[in-house]
Amino acid sequence: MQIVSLTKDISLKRPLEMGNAEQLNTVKKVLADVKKRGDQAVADYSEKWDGVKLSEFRVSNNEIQEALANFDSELKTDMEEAANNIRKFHEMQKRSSYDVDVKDGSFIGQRVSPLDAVGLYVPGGSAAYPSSVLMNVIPAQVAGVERIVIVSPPNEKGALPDAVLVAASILGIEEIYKVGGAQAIAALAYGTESIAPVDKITGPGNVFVALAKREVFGEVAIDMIAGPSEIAIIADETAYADEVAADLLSQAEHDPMACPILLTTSDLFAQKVAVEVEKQLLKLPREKIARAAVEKFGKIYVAETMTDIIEAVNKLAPEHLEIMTINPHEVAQKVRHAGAIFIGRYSSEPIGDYFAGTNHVLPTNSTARFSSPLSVDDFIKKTSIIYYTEETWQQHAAKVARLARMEGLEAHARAVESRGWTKGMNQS
Ligand code: HSO
Ligand code: ZN
Repeated sequence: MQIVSLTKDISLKRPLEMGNAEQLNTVKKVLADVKKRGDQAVADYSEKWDGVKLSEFRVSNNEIQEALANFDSELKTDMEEAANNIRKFHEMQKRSSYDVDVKDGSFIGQRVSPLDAVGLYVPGGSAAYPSSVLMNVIPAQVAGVERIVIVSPPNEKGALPDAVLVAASILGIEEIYKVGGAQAIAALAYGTESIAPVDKITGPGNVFVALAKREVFGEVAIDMIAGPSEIAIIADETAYADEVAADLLSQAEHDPMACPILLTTSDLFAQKVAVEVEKQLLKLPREKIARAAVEKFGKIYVAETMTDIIEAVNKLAPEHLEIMTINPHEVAQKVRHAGAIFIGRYSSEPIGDYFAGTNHVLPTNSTARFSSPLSVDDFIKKTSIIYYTEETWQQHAAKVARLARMEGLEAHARAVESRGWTKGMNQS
């Protein structure tokens, strides 16, 4: 891993893989076709890209029962415990509706309500994470979303991974479709004969899925478009080089474009970590992916002072930040921009990925400057309520009319005044 001295122009931005013109054309074609031909188009594209001809997209109860029967019971209990932790944490994010009394029985208010229907895209292949099922579904459930749908591309036998079905089953999700790619996003956005449309689509996917989500945005809502994983670690010489290296590699193994970086005040510690990373890389099953990330985007920055490091981290706004210094809480207080902060030696990043209860869908590519982890807020919306009694209207109508005329909007002014017409107030 490359060791460099920390400079002001530090950045972790990598190009977001948002596809080329040809891919976008394909996606547009798929979207239009599914809109027009519904299920038949979905089946055709699934056959073409997933290599399976399906007459029924929906996962049957039988398939779910089979997945449960095959599944390791200890693992299932672990998932249940994780799900409970996630639920407990997200319960605290619930918002209440409120009213503000105006006077004379008038009030204005804000009503919070869940979205009616949301769809979660679960990627296939080596990126099929049952943990992401928990992280997307639970906040939606806590928000009170009535209909939660999962879509995911089937393997060549037409099946979904057991772990995904078990995760869904633990949460009581039964509407699962074996459909992936842009055709799945189209089905969720427009609806087909067998898949009713949803209001919001969340979850990561490949380039076609990301492009399709961006195309249907407006017709439906979407979540953030998350980039490859990032981890920044702040460590001083009190940290353990092997532990720091292991944590860097935990995110490097996600993606060849992942970004693992260390910021330290100790030259010697930097060297120790570099050696450890190389040593541990050689023994990793996903060495190839992790090595690509380490070599391309991995870096160890050596700084003069902790203050310089904190300033740099606030500029980076990394997805994950670990702090392993003599005073990690103090350092954490000074960090303003990061998706999630892991404090101290025993809070290794994967604890947040799987178990602690915080959400692992986090802002990447420095967007933690202005965005937040996935939460209950992503599954609710608000409606404003206005109730004026006659007395309140009487008191304020003239002011509203004046404000309207200031903008040259006479019909607005007359609408407010019209309530006085039956009482003999002059019509303009
Ligand atoms: N670290 C990933 C989430 C994840 N890790 C899923 C393991 N499974 C988000 O950046
Ligand atoms: Zn991870």
